[in-house]
Amino acid sequence: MKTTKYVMLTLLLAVSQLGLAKSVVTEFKVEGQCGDCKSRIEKALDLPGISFATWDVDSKMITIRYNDKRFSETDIHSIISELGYATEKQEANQTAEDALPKCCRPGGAKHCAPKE
Ligand SMILES: [Cu+2]
Repeated sequence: MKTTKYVMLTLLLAVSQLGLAKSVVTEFKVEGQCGDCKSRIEKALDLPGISFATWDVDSKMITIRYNDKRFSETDIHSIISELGYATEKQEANQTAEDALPKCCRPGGAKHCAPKE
């Protein structure tokens, strides 16, 4: 009987530990240019532990909801930087930025194909 109680207590503790993982929503600026950037950024953030990530072409703001046990906000900035985009807190990875289509690099919007 004592063992059962102990097991129950351990389970209860484990569950409450899990409960500490918070879902955090944050918003910051990402220096993308166009719809291709949007799909590139959102696709890269389609990861377990991120429940949604939406980047707006006009405001350049990303809204992201993530589990803070799996990611820190810095991790998210790094993922985006590695794609070649600068964020409010991190420079773009230069090699990745150079590999982007002209349209998607900073100031490249004039090279974008006209919207239909
Ligand atoms: Cu683009």
